[in-house]
Amino acid sequence: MPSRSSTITLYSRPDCVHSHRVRLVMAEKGVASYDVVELREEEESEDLLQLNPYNSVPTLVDRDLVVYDPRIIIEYIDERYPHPPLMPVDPVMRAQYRLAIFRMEADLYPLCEELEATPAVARRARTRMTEMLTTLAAEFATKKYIGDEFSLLDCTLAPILWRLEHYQVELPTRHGDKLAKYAQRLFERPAFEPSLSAVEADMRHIKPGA
Ligand SMILES: N[C@@H](CCC(=O)N[C@@H](CS)C(=O)NCC(=O)O)C(=O)O
Repeated sequence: MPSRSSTITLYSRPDCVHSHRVRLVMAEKGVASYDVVELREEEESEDLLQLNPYNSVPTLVDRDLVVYDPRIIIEYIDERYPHPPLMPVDPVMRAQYRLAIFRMEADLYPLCEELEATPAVARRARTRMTEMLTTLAAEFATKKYIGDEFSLLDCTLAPILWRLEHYQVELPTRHGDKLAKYAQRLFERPAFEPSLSAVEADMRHIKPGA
């Protein structure tokens, strides 16, 4: 049942990597009291259809505002809840962060869908994911987060990294250990566990609230 105090409702699917990203940004911003409409597999929502012409999740409703497309949603959350900021101030850096986010969305996120497809498609997606992560892993040789501070870049990569073990994706041979340590740093942040749906918690055998 929607809570009376909350002005925000998030339409989400428990296994959706895009929804996870939005839940993570909400948790990192410390927004605990909002309503989640969790749509099960194949479940359709008449309300969502009315709100979003693409009928896609995640969709966020904040009073009269309806926002869809995960990137637009996380930028909106970052601006609506300014602390802690998850984007740099400098316009050049902002453009660079947006490009890096775009690359992750274009190169990594579609592979998550393929990892759920037929065995042959999933096998190819696993190999491709390892290749893509090889380039990224080199970045973590010396850094704590992707940028100077924890940011929307890390929030975009974290849901992918969380799913690697579940989808039996091998880490890159070169610098794979650095990538694994970076992933662990993200998972150990206080906001990470609260961002998980039950389905996502089960991917790594986490017991919610344990
Ligand atoms: N490009 C999508 C990204 C999000 C996405 O692909 N969401 C999937 C679920 S993970 C979706 O809503 N698919 C249609 C559906 O579930 O009905 C968007 O515009 O929001």
